[in-house]
Amino acid sequence: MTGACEILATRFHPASAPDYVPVPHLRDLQLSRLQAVVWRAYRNVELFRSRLRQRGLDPDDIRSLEDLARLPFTVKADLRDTYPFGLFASPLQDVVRLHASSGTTGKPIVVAYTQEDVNVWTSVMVRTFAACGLGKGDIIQNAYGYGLFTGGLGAHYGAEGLGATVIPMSGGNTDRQIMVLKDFGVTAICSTPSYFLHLAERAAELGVDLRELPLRAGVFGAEPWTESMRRHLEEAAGIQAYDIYGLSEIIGPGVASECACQAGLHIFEDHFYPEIVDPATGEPLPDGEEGELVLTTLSKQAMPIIRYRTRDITSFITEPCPCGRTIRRIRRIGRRSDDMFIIRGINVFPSQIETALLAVEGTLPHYQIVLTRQKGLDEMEVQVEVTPEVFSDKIGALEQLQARLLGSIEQVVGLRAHVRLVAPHTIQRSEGKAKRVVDRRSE
Ligand code: DLL
Repeated sequence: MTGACEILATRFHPASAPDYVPVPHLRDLQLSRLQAVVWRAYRNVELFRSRLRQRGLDPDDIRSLEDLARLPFTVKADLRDTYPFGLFASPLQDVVRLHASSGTTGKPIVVAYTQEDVNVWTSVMVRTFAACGLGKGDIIQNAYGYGLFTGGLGAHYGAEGLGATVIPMSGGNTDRQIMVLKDFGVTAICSTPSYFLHLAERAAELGVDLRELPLRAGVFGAEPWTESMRRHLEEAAGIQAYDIYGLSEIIGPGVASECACQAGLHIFEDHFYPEIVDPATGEPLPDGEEGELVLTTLSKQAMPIIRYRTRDITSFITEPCPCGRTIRRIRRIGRRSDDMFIIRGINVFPSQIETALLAVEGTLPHYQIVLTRQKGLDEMEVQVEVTPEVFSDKIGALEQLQARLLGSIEQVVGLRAHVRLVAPHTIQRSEGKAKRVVDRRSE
């Protein structure tokens, strides 16, 4: 796809104009918005004001975009510690929407939107869909979960703002999703990649060939996925699969999106200012180096967030994109700094396992990693589903496959794991984000 993409007509939506603004104008706009948002947070958010004062800083000290690096970071614990409304910069009367993201432990974190924030959110989702080549006339099935999760309503407002026809399915109820997909002439679907994988498999079981339907695009995000998974989904369903990125703390989906080139995600940096820092030291890294993405909201009213440590690992792509957008690109987010686990001294990321598994034919991209401790030693078992053909094959074939998988994992990760081949449908399907790692080491 890359290379040819400059001649592909990306459907231009008027709301996409900021994607193409000359860089010097963009920088001016970012600076004036940054100065305004720092003042807003300083005036209205106690935590931010006290942190700035501790450093002897004043909002007027922000005279250039480089000065941003002098400001303190915000981390997830700050949102948890000020639960529920402690970081709001608007009175509750002006807040028209609340969302929440479930933490792994205890209370969720709460995020707020004024009407203006909802309008900005809609506009960045319109730009997301337009970048994925969608527009008026498209029929978009939205299988992101509706509710406190930002995926459902974020994509919904964006699809309506685009002028497309939106079908608010939410997640789950897979047979019904397939019926609607088929009967309503759906041209694009939004979901997590893992849920779409499940849906595509179920469609095949029901005898529905997705490749023969009008469906042509998948707008996938909310969890890490790999290039191999993209190829698998594109082939299984006859679609272009686009990667979109976002997080509740910043706005929800609509922070960054791929374009027709499918070569990195454009950040809507007129609203979300990106930095890449060294995850260990917090120091800004030179362009192109891999590190932790830090985001500052430039226009949020209800809950401005300054220098949020996302924990998501990526890097800037320094070359301009052939699509002509001037807003910067980041590489696909394959991992978080906190989803790494250490087995016998070796750092392992779930995405490495996915890459290793998908490099071997005969398996399905459904897998789970189970960590245990036996006699004080950490063990990693990778459970992976095999295709029905392989599963019903002779023992010899299974053993061969197991050996190939072991070798592939060892090559990618540098570690000998245990591989357990399981029958199709053994691993639990998720309707939203897939749970890849089960850590039983402290049980
Ligand atoms: O997942 C928002 C969203 C909804 C994004 C729909 C895209 C589509 P949270 O539940 O707060 O918000 O989770 C945010 O999910 O920090 C990443 O670790 C991960 N994530 C989101 N998109 C991607 C992606 C939504 N495209 C967290 N690739 C983020 C990899 C992603 N990881």
